[in-house]
Amino acid sequence: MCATKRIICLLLCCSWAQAQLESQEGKIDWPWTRQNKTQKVPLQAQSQSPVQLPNFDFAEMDISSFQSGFERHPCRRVCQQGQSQRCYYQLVVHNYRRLGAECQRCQYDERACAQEQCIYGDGVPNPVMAVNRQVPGPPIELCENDTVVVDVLNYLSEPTTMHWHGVHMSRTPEMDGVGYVTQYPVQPGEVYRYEFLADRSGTLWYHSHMGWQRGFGDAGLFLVRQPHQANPHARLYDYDLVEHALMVQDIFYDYQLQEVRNILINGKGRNHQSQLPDQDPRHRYERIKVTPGYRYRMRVVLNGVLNCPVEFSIEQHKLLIISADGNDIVPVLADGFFLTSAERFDFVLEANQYTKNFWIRLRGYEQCEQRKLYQGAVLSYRGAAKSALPPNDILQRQPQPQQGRSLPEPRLIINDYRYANATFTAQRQSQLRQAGIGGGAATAPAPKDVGTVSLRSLQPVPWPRYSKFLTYYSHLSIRQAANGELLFQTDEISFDTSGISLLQGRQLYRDDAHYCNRSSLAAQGRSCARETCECVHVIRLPAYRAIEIVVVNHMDSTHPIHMHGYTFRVVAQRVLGNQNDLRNIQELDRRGQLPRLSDDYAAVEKDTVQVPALGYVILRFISDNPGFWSYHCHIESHAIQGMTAVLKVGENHQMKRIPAKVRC
Ligand SMILES: *[C@@H]1O[C@H](CO)[C@@H](O)[C@H](O)[C@H]1NC(C)=O
Ligand SMILES: *[C@@H]1O[C@H](CO)[C@@H](O)[C@H](O)[C@H]1NC(C)=O
Ligand SMILES: *[C@@H]1O[C@H](CO)[C@@H](O)[C@H](O)[C@H]1NC(C)=O
Ligand SMILES: *[C@@H]1O[C@H](CO)[C@@H](O)[C@H](O)[C@H]1NC(C)=O
Ligand SMILES: [Cu+2]
Repeated sequence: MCATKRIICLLLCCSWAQAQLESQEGKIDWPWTRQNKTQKVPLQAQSQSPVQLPNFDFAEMDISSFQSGFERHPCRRVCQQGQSQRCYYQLVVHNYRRLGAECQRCQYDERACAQEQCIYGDGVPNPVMAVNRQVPGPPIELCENDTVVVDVLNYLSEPTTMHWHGVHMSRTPEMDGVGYVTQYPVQPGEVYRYEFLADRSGTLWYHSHMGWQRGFGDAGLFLVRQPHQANPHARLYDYDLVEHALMVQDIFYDYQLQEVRNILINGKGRNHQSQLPDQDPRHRYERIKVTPGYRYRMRVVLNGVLNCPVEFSIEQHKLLIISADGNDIVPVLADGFFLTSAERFDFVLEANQYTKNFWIRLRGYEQCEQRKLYQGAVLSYRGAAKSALPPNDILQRQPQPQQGRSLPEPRLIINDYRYANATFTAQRQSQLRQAGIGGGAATAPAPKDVGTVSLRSLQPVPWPRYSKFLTYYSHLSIRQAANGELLFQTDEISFDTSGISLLQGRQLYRDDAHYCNRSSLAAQGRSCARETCECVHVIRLPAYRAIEIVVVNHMDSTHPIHMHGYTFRVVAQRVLGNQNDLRNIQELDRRGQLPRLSDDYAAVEKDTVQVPALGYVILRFISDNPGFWSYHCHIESHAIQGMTAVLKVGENHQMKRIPAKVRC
């Protein structure tokens, strides 16, 4: 109780919280920071007398007084031009359990779960980090141009931050939510106010950007809608409801952070520890309700934690895919799509079947494939038996062609990173239209699954024709440190967290004393091929230029790369297949062997993209958002083990002045 009062007090007396700046930075080895990383003395940004936080007993905190969801929030409305609002939310981040003590009644009666604030999950007891007693956290829904005000109350026993994935934060770089990059972490018992403009629409999401918290469930949907007349896809669907949005997450059990154990859909799903069949009523599946004859906009986000890309499809239904990572695309009618960590697709589902239940199917790849992980949710037509499950197994084999009969309809799967080479030519598109989409022309060649670069944005590229791009080659690799620890690296550097927050402290230190990068280390005569390089990796990019990053993956596993502050265009994605070519990529490029999509092709806009194993992607953007932007692999363990860098875009003076009271 006392602790609750303290949080509320903090809410009111932010200036008091402000005084704690740097009191604890870097001194505490929080349990989820990287294991056995070399301890170093933190830099103190300002010599303020440290104020000790009193010890809280977090287990005793009373969180029952907080509102858990935002179903009746005034900002959840039909969006209209010029009617922006100020939208306030409280997110309480706290330790909780799947199948905890709250679940006693819920275990036997599904309807009791909501009342008891039970997180049933997959029916396996496990620690989680919840937001307002929910995993995933409550969806936030608002309209473009709304001002978002969120108080994040840290009831965890470790520092936290909240990142608003997909929001560019162009006026408020200090609201990006990356600890020691754009803000100081929010200490236990503290509250931090995020305030920013929702200056774009789309399927976005929020998640903690500290340690393993996202893996413990600290994430939720952030849906920004547009007025009907501004929405180019508005006429393609009848409903756009949060009930039809799915957040998918791969999870670990207990504290075995490197072992993927299940994939959940909106926090629910089949228990893979049990040997029970898919249809056993002890499995609790998410149910999505539709009425025949209507078209629904559905949104899917993968909060991917380990290396577990998923393939998404719906039994007996086609998906008209209309948006990638919250950016409108030329619609593609497909049978399914792949998602890698942090990617999103929106699609229109036409409820054109009879009153029945169908499986929404997820199949796991990479680490999830090794564990044979898959998951289902139920697409339930109005009038179908309320708690019944579809009769088939969740995953069905592909129908095999039978002799004397026409071939089965070829399936079109979008964003399949295993086919990174395949592109969508006009000819191919018409083949596809004939084949899968127009309905079973058996003679058409079976379309291959298509990679990300095949998608097309509704917006032409923003740079003038024949722009000269400044190209940066960024290399992803792995290295074993002398102590046996595995380090994931960009440009052969493992990221080490800075003791001062880069954005806030930028005027206080000379760059070369504080940061490192490939060229600065080389200038010091250090060879990261021979020794282990671990430092505050900052790549400098000039502001307001056409920039191109060639991300090269030297590993035989994939990495979903995410860039903060920007939406980029993916102009190439390809497998090279051997180290020699990868090492000589600059030379290959000079010889013109790394083709890009032409400027006539409206390359797809994304904020996260899969870099294929032994391959590369090429990203382009205009660097019109000066600041310090995290650039990292979105697999949580890889980022924690060093596959992170910061893009410093522009000079210090080009960046927005950060208000003195950055903590409130
Ligand atoms: C949001 O603001 C931008 C720029 O001021 C404007 O172009 C756009 O129409 C606005 N959108 C809405 C929904 O009001
Ligand atoms: C670091 O971790 C590795 C692997 O987990 C272990 O073998 C090694 O002993 C550890 N080193 C230190 C200094 O703790
Ligand atoms: C590397 O860091 C140094 C010192 O901060 C900076 O001068 C240089 O521009 C950086 N180089 C790159 C490629 O980012
Ligand atoms: C992609 O293309 C490269 C060469 O251009 C080839 O070596 C590789 O096998 C191709 N990969 C696939 C999956 O087709
Ligand atoms: Cu990775």
